[in-house]
Amino acid sequence: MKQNPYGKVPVLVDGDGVIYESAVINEYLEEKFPQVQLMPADLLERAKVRIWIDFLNTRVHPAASDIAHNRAPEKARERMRQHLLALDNAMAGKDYLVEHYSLADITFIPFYTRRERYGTVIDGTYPNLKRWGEALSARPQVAPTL
Ligand SMILES: N[C@@H](CCC(=O)N[C@@H](CS)C(=O)NCC(=O)O)C(=O)O
Repeated sequence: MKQNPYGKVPVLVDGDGVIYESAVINEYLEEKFPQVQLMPADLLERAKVRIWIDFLNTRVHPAASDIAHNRAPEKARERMRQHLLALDNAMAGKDYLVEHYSLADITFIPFYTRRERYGTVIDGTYPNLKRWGEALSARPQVAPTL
């Protein structure tokens, strides 16, 4: 993607603006369209959403990329296992990562829907991730995109 100095997708072009990094794009859209609330109002809850977005983008997605590109795959699979156990633990007894449906849940969707490409099986080992991923995939705004 030549508009992105990092040479990666996604990139959002909005008028004269070029926005990259998926977390920044998502927050930009959240702020541009406030009628759809995907961030909590409370400051601490907002921080929790950002912490989980960072967890997904700096831990789960890089491990997935290493597995997909065969870069030290055994170590990457072990990192992935640890991250998914932590995430599964965080999702115990909950429908959403933080309070209500938010950008944190949305950040999990691309990983969940491409999990086979990342050699990752989400089954009874991660019961909460299975339940959460299935519910997110069935959302009316998500299902038609799969
Ligand atoms: N931190 C970036 C990661 C973007 C990223 O790694 N994109 C991959 C596709 S999922 C890509 O464009 N890879 C092509 C490349 O690295 O040349 C984000 O969240 O936007």
